[in-house]
Amino acid sequence: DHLHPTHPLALAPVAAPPSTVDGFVREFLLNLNSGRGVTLSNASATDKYFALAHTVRDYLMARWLEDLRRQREVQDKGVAYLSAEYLLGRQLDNNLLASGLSEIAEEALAACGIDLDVLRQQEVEPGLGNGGLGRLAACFIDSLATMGVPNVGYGIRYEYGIFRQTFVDGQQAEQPDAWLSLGSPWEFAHPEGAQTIAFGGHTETYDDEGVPRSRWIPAWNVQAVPYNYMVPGYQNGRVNTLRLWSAVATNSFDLRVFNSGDYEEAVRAQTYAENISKVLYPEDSTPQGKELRLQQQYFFVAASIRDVFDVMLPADFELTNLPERIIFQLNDTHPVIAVPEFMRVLVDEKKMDWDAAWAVTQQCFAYTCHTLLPEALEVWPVELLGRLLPRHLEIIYRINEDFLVAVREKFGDDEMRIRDMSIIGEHPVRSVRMAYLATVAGAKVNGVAELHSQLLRDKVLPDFNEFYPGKFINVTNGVTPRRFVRLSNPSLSGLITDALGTGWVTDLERLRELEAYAEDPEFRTQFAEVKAANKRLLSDVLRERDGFEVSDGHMLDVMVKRLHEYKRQMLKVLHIVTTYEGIISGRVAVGDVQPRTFIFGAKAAPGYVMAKRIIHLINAVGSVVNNDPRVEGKLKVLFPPNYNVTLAERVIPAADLSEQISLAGKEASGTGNMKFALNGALTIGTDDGANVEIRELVGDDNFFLFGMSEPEVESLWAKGYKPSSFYNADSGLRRSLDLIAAGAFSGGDRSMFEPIVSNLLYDDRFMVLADYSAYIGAQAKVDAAYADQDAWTRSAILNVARCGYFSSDRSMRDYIERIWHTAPSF
Ligand code: B1N
Repeated sequence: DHLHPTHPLALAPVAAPPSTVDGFVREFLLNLNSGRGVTLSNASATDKYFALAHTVRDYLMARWLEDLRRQREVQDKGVAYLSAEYLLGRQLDNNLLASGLSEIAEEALAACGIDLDVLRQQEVEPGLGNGGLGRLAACFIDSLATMGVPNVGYGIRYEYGIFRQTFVDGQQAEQPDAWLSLGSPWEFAHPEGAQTIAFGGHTETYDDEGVPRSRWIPAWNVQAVPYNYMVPGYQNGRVNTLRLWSAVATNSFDLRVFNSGDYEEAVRAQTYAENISKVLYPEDSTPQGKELRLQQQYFFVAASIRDVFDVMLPADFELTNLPERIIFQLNDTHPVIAVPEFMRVLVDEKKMDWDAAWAVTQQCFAYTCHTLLPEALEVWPVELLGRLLPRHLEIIYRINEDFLVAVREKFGDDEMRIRDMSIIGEHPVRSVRMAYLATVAGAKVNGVAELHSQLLRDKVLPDFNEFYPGKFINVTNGVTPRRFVRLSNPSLSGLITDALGTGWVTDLERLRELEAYAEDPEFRTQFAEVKAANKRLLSDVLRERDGFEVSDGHMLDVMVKRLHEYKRQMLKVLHIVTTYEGIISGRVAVGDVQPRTFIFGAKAAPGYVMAKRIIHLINAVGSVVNNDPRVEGKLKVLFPPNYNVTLAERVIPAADLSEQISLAGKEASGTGNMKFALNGALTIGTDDGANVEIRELVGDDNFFLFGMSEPEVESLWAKGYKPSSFYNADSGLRRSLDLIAAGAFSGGDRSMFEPIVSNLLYDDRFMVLADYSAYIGAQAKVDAAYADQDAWTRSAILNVARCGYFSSDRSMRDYIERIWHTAPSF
């Protein structure tokens, strides 16, 4: 009666515990006892949080194991999403919601004398991303699980995620994010499934029974240990997998050094290997080109590709059929080294003929570009790449040679064009242009909003667009309504569900039905009450977290996103200073200004000096404004440090006004803009990124558009932009900049913010001064509109009703139809 491996009970997962309060209590106590080694009476909050998380896992486990088994059995086409970042946010609530256990858990814990909310606060969010790009990846895998599409998300298990931000005298200081210090209850380590990932060394050619071949003789290697995370779909019994790799030194790595007796060198070498997954690079949009970053990139994509070949595919799989089985989606250029790695595996290891391998590769990859900033397009010096990955450099050269032959065939011997299109750039040093490599290899290249995709075709990669007609497409970004409406805004969700039923959570276009409710005064009152309640919740959080007081009756004007000059936090600062100066000088009647609280959230890359200065200035302006009795009760500036997903979930539902004020043509899409609109904030924004589509959907009456359009920006540049002429022409701008320059926010110190002021006056790459007066004008319209609360609420409802398009479920459907050609399974 043994449970032989083929016994039905051994094949099938053990059933989940009963979905009842009693069943939950029992499982929870079991986890406290046998998982934590404590009883309820002496359990710490950490113990209880871990036991709760394990209990939720227990409910999801049977489905996960079953899905994994079926995926191996069915072998239908799956998406391997390759992303260096996943900005997941807290897992507990999401997983409770997905498994339909929220109420049961709350009751069960109450029966044990525990407040679920206290346990929620115990979770340290996994901040394994910088901003929009990483959060997008997290939204996408949520949607794929919810839609039942086979998918594995591959990435890096950074030991330290995005740094924790504090302010010291108003200036940003960074602390390491030791998110794993207590362990994570959500991960499943599989050290036995480690892959060996090699680096360095040299290549050689050899005779393989008459066929000349190349091979790579690497110099060193590390182990990539997979950690699996459940990605549960929303109440559909589906659980997909996120697989993050962690670097561990191999024995072989340091054995020789150990044997030579140099113990310290051996230990140092071990540290070197384990550095690979140590820390997330904190640059958003401006990667630094560091060797360790390339090591990270190769490390995780090589492990992921090996995983697909060794674990997902059966041993006898016919490789020419790969495009029917797998598509690798490249989340920006960060994983693009996967292309030569895939070719290396096919050609060197699987002994496939080059042309056949290249044909397969071109169908198995697709590339998403997330930027327009030239400095954000990754390039790797040939010297560095060749030293770290010599065989890959050879492969890239070969791809480029064949590509340029084809370019000559199509365009003739246009040497300028050949140089421009080459995957290898020559200046300032010979380098591999990763975006070009991705474009040549990818079946499709997509931008992330209509305007962005158009600019990619017309401005960034026009030669490639001409060479590859039909390759460039758009897929507008989206956000998951589970986390960013249902979980983060339960009051609004309740109101929507009362009106429409529950279906909207997985079919967000159904929000359209709210349009009619916008005309219902009763509904408007309820909607306004929801907003007010969310403001009180935010107020509680900010009091507890930062000691801030949020005044009742203020408009909440919110700008939360990474600090970057192109996003133009400085425009916001100038608006605050202008309003402040107007009131204290008596030029503006206090009564004409709507009471406002300005909320900022922003991290600056630690090496980005100008961004850090701007953070300092925001805090400095805040401390003057907040302590000036002349504007008391009128203006307030709050800058809670360490903006992250957890704080976003509190701030966004409370916001009245969403600031989306980048210079037109610079923000690829933005996704915060979508989250705000879906939570009933009105946008003040430029015609940039997905703002364009938001405005088209919500209508001009429900959106505060201002500023130059992208073509206007271009033509002003072409004419020769002189910021000082805007300074001279606008007295409000002059007074505001002069006030900053005079030291009004730096205790009379004129040098402190001088670099910001002179940068705006003499350089101003992002045309802050050119858009200043339009922005101030639009803010006056905001003030006027906010004075009519009922009309404002109606607009807010229409924003919610008309933004269902921005569900990441829709984005995923677009990827599926236009790029992946996959289907939901079981
Ligand atoms: O990707 C988001 C977009 O909504 C944003 O507009 C865009 O700025 C953002 C290097 C990036 N683009 N590039 C990055 C992040 C980290 C890094 O090391 C670049 N992030 C974006 C989602 O499409």
